[in-house]
Amino acid sequence: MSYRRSVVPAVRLILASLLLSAALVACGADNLSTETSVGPSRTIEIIAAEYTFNGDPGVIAAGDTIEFVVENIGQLDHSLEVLSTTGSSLGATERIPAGTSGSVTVTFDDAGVYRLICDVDDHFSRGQAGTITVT
Ligand SMILES: [Cu+2]
Repeated sequence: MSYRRSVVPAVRLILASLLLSAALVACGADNLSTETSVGPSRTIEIIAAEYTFNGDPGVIAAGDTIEFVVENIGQLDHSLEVLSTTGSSLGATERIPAGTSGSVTVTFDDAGVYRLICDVDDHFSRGQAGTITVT
């Protein structure tokens, strides 16, 4: 009876530490692959002002990872946020002060129409938005 009581907690402890090790290995492998294999395949320059985005995205294929470099030539702060085909955020620049630049890197997994918006104040409702079609 006393033998059985002492063995069971020990087995549980070993199982718990094995699970923890597996979790740590999984995290490590994930971080490694993110750092080594993902990088922007291309840079697209976007000019932001009141209340517009200008730039030529060219052809983007599903699976492409794009770095958007946004130059703010306006008088107000701006930003650039990329929305998926279903409207969820895929990434955004920091708020970009007038006269400076910011960047955001996004992977376009699926073909479809993605939106670019400025999420500063009411800029989106003032029409600061655009679309990108991924083929
Ligand atoms: Cu703006």
